[in-house]
Amino acid sequence: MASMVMFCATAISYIALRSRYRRRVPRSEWIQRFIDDGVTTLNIFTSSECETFMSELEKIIEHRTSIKPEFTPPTSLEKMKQSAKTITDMLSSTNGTGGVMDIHLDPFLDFIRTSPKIWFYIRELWKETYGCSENVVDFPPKFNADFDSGYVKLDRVCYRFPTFPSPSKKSFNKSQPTRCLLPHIDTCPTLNINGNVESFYRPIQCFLALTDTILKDKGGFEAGLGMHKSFNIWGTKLESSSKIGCAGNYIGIREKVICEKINHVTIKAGDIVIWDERIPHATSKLNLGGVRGAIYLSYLPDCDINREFKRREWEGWKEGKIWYGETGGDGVWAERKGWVGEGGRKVDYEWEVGVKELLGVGCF
Ligand SMILES: O=C(O)CCC(=O)C(=O)O
Ligand SMILES: [Fe+2]
Repeated sequence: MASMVMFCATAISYIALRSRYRRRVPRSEWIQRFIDDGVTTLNIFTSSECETFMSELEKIIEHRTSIKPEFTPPTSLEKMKQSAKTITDMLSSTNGTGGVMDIHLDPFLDFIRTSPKIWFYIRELWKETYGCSENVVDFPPKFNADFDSGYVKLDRVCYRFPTFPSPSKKSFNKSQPTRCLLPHIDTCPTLNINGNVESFYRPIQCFLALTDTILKDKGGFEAGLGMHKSFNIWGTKLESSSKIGCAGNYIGIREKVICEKINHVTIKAGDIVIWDERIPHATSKLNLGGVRGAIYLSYLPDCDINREFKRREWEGWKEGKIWYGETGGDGVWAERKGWVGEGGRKVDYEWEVGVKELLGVGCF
């Protein structure tokens, strides 16, 4: 068993990747930004690569919904609205909030998730923060995790439609499937502070931006820079004053003093956007312009709780279930979309040899 775990965890040779990517990156600058702000970006894919990635994502959407994603004129506003509604109904268990779509399983997503480049940078950052032997003061290590190896949890994608004007033209239609993600964190403060978690340990969150969100109202990411440093104070207060409290690993933030500190983060297509789990974040209210695309990437350092999570993810997967983090206790293992295939037939998904290790598929 131990050797199987070792095999799974060290499948991609860190040493080989280190010499390949280290010299090309202004390493200290982006890591320092993370240490100071709790948020950083690193541009690692070209805009033409991102155009290809975006069209791959659109192909998946078209394949699953039979709707061709076309959200710019000359497509008529009526047609865009109708397509957005159908795609949302078919693919989003969050009712389109933030453009989050339940697409977890696809060779294209595996290709991105197991990108050696991204995996390399994530581990660099882990090791300079939570995994640093000199103990960077604002990043307390937990769970005896090995930050030199780990896994990637299945996660969703963002395909956020433009904000369509309401018929009155004076405002925007609140019921349309393009609402924002309200301020929140994806960790429960007291559990986190006491060195505990609900289901898995993900100290650093990440997504790959497929489109630019340079300007504020383009549907992009917003964050409260530097707030990881005072998390133990505001996080505890937040939880004790919240009417609803934590829903699994999630807690919404309505406190004005915290919300006011959440601001737009400028992001270019091809950036990996990385933030500490203690940073309050949101998406912008409006998305004026084109579609926003992103791929969420949840990397988990190697530790008991994460191996257990990956084991359950795999067990759930075999039963046609997928983990959704929104409510209580152990999270929700819901019937995964895409499980029922054409003609109601159950379809399975073939994992590519070579991605299984990082995905932890069948390892535990
Ligand atoms: O899409 C975004 O900008 C943020 C998504 C988010 O809140 C998350 O991944 O936890
Ligand atoms: Fe979040």
